[in-house]
Amino acid sequence: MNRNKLAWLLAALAVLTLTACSGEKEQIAARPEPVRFESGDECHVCGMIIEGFPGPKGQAFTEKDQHVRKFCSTRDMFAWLLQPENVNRNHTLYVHDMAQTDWQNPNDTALIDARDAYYVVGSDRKGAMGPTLASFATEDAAHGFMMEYGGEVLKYSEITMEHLNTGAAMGEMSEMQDMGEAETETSEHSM
Ligand code: ZN
Ligand code: CU1
Repeated sequence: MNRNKLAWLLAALAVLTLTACSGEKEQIAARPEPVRFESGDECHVCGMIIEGFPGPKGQAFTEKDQHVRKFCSTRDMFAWLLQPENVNRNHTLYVHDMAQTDWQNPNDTALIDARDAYYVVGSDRKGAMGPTLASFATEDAAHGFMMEYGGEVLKYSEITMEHLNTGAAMGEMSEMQDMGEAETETSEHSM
């Protein structure tokens, strides 16, 4: 009799655990499509109006509420994404494929999955915040850009905070960068 009761309890527990698991799964919604950058959109990191600046931009739809955040540059998108509270989240991310569009005025039909993209870090070309990450759909295109403008080709998963600060101290907008990076900058101002 006692044995039976125990078996019952275990079975009930198993059912409970299963229910809890499937409940969590239901929260994963369909993947949102990229949206256009509208005039007046502000960068989630630095707050500046995104329109009119050169170089690839970023968009993130947060995993939890699918709320869209827009970024003036791939640089600022990674600055946000690499924060501890975001880095392991399954946010949906888009960046411009610079092989398909004009550097000075990227077109929103050229947005691609940021996790599948290749990035040129440390090139001569500047984005909205100065040094940026040039994003491409193919490794070939990224390599071609690197041959022309310098830098290094990296996959999405290889990008770290250090890559974002490559040459950033020289950027024309270093005052704005200081605002967004107060926590990550350590040695720049020490003398
Ligand atoms: Zn920004
Ligand atoms: Cu900015």
